[in-house]
Amino acid sequence: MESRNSAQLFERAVRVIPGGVNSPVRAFAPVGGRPRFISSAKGSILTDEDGNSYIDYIGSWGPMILGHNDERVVAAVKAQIDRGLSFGAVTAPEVDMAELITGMVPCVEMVRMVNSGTEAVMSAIRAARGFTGKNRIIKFEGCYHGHADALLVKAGSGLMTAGTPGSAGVPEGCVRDTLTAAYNDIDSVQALFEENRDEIACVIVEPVAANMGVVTPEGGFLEALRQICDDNGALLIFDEVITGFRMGIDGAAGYYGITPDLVTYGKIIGGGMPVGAYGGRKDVMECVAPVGKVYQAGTLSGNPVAMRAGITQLEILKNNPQIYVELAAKGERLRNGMRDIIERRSLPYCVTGIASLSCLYFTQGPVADYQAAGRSDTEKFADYFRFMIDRGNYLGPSQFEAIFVSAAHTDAQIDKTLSDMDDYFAG
Ligand code: KE4
Repeated sequence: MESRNSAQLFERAVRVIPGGVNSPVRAFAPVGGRPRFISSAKGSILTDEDGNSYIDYIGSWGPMILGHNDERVVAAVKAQIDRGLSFGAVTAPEVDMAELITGMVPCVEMVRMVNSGTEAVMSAIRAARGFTGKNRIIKFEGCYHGHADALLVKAGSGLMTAGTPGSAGVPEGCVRDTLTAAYNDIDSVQALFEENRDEIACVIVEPVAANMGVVTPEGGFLEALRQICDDNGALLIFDEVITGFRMGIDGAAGYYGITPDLVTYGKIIGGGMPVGAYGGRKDVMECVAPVGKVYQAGTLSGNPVAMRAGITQLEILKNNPQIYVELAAKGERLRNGMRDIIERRSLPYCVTGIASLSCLYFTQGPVADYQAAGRSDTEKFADYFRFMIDRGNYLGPSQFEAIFVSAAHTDAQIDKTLSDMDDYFAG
């Protein structure tokens, strides 16, 4: 049942906000209907403006790994608020956060806080260009790295959802140095290095591509990227805005045993507050102002309230590693249940995923890259989405987003979602 108040809010919103949303993927455009305006959340449950509740499978697109409104995170935010919201000066929480991240992730020797994943990536790219003195970058089709001009090329997430590989308003000059390769196709990377010898500053990759659904790296792919970058004097950047602190305490870099030169973070490190970060090799990070000549700044970077939220969430994850075992088990439960339904009902679909990230693709599969993901039946996905949300399962409103589970999801909730999925395909 559509939320009446959501309908009224959306009619107001579209008059004063482009598309009625502050981020396109929230608009429900590809799945039809109007977005549900969420009024509150707790644990794995969202509640909309009419009191309808949903099992939440986006978790604010990743930050809510512990579940919504974890009391410990909320208490830390409230304590900091009583001391002040923002000072525009150095604060202890920033040092605590930097020491926490560099202590948790061996490849991060230094880190700089920013306010979003987009800022983290654009800054890391600038640091790589400043450090190497080279301009060209390689990204992968279907990977999304935020909305900085140079990265809006064959990107995933909202661009893939809209079926537009790029964006209006991005001058050719801004993307002239952005080269795209195919995910899981190391030959496509090698070819670009041969065509652009000694001109490539970095390769940026989502170590698990979670913006074209969920595409995992095939064996040897990440290792080969590391080797190609070493062979050609280019930096390897892991965009871990989604995977960072989600796949384990040291993210995908630790999970796969690869040492990138730079890593970008967001989402989880903010505990729900606006935060991003980039970090890595000390010699590269010391190119960044005020030490080096790569300029990057931000009024609210390292905001103490956001730091306290993120520090609290990261410390909980660091001190309770069994959370990752539980998250993986929940992800497996969901994936195995979906695969069982596909097999039992002989559906031409496939399920991918790893740890707490999953995707149900409405295509036969296998899905190992952008082209394969793009063959999904997005109309069928939209029909499925509408059925599932009306049954109280809040999935990402796009075939090309991940399904996130949190520490707060119960087996009973996952089984309920699977039962609803089975009902849909029974119909
Ligand atoms: P933000 O600027 O949205 O904080 O982060 C950009 C970003 C960078 N890198 C990766 C791997 C990301 O997934 C993202 C943002 N993720 C999307 C969800 N697929 C954000 C959702 C939205 O755009 O509203």
